[in-house]
Amino acid sequence: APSPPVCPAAAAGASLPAELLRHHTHAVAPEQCCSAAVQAIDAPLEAVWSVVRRFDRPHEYKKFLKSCHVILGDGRVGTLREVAVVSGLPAGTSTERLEILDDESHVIGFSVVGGDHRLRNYRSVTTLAASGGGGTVVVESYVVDVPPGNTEEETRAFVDTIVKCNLQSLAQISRKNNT
Ligand code: A9S
Repeated sequence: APSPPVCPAAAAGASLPAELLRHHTHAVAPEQCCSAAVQAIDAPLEAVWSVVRRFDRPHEYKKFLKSCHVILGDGRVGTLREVAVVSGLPAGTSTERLEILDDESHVIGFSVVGGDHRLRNYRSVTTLAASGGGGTVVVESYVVDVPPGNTEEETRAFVDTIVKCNLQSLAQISRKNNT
């Protein structure tokens, strides 16, 4: 049988421990695409994690979001949030479910379950690992449906841009919180 599809995340995070790498190994259906981004951050893991783990506060570092309301749950797996998007993007809101939150392994992941935007079935996983020298390496991977009328490459370019912006903003805020 063919082996399951593996994201470029596997390559991007080649130096990750197997326990983290497995979270970036997504099943990818024919009309879907996936990718990953890596960000080195000059701040301790716990400083980065304290920002990333707040499922109720994604807008603290995701600059394309202006607000977030928890609509169900208490921050554990299954919690639902609705985020509002800043103006200028082809989206208004997104409804998202917390899929994994592991404070020991430093893994958080969510899936998009609704909203008025074009990223159907978006799922992402973010992992943190301490790097030598007291810094942190963040790996974020995702899988998403390719919207009708778009190519896989277009979809990846769009989402990669957002994810990279988010990770750069995360780096900035984590450094600031640490000083
Ligand atoms: O929020 C994330 O972690 C990642 C992404 C790619 C979010 C994308 C987005 O929130 C917009 C920024 C509004 C763009 C969604 C769900 C759809 C978009 O079109």
